[in-house]
Amino acid sequence: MFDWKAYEKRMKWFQHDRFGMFIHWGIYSIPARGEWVRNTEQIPEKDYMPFFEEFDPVDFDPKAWAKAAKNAGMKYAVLTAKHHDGFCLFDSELTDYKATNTKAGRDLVREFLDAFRAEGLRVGLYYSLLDWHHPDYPHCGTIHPEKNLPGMTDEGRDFNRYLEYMHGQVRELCTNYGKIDIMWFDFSYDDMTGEKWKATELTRMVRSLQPDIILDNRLEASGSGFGSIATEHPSEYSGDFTSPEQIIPPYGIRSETGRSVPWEACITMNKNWGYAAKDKDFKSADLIIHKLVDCVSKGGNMLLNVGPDARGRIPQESLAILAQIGEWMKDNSASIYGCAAAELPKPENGRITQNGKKYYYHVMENSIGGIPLYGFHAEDVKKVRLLADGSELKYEDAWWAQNYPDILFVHISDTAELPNAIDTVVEIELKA
Ligand code: FHN
Repeated sequence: MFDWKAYEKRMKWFQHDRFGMFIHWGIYSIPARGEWVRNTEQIPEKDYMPFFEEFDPVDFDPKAWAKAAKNAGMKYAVLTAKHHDGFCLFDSELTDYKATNTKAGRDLVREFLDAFRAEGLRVGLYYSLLDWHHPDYPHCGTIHPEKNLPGMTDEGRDFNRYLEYMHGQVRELCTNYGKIDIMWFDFSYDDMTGEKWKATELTRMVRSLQPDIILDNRLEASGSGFGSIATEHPSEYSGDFTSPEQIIPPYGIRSETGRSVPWEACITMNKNWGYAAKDKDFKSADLIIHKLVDCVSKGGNMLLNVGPDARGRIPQESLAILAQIGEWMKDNSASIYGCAAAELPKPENGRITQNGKKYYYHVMENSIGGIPLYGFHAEDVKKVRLLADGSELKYEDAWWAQNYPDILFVHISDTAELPNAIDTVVEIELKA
């Protein structure tokens, strides 16, 4: 039976904090053509091993990563402890294919956790259910880099032995690294879903070791599906939030009975999760700010990805974007943290987020005359302030405004420009 009370309790911080950093990093940062390079280029194990031998992130500075995340207004971070290529960034007893056996010679997960906790951020670990390195993981079928090698067979592979390994590593991560706030499993596909992973046993183990942890939904789903957490009868391994990928759900996510389902949109800054040296197609900070506001206005979170390079550096383009986001967050984070969807329709000139009696109107489009704040009646309003500096905003009672009693026309600027061209936030407090 799903314990809704316990669920609500463990989800509080997640639905308050709203904004996190995703970090995809591993030996695939050397070929620098994204984290699926082994698969997309069908690189056999023997040709991928040289990257393992070479990996030496001399500039890895997790404290600098943590500062960049904090200064951007991020409240949590999730690092790939193991991606599909099977390379472990942590000192697992169960494999030699790990960072401590490379020239790095360091437990990169431990250093990530220490640095981000020191900056006051909550910490999560991404763990791939798929493993292209492990001999017992199915090599035939749809998703293995060696599936097309002549004579490839799954003869002699013992999937239960792989599950023992996989569960054993998850146990290590939940036992040896202190309090973990999120376990981000990735991903279910075809018939590889649910109990194929022995998901009930895995979930029970994780929750027994980390009672307050929250899980994503990918023991059941992938980046497109929602899984049973979006129903009124979640399975024991439903996870706690849905994980739409590279999309902001147009209407948020609700169950069949209209219950708002926690969700977190995971988004890349360019087109790749893992470092891709030639992918310079970065989204602007303006766009990302608009989409972060969009997420919160629809009751969701944003997990924004960075892909550090082979030397351990977050790309300069990503750092610049994070810094610009941080500038906006410095003035306006009250309209993100602790906020959710407003009980008002989405306005044509921006978005609205809400925290109790306070509404945050994100004006993203300028106007002629007073700025229209749709859905607010002057008689219900206690005060209107420009969030960035707390200054009082007068609303117009000019003759032309009288035809629109359900719109507050505020005077924000004496020039044709809004105070913040990206998103000027107006805080509207209603009377009790
Ligand atoms: O295959 C992975 C992909 O590499 C990346 O980790 C994303 C992030 O959500 N998850 C899977 C694709 O859905």
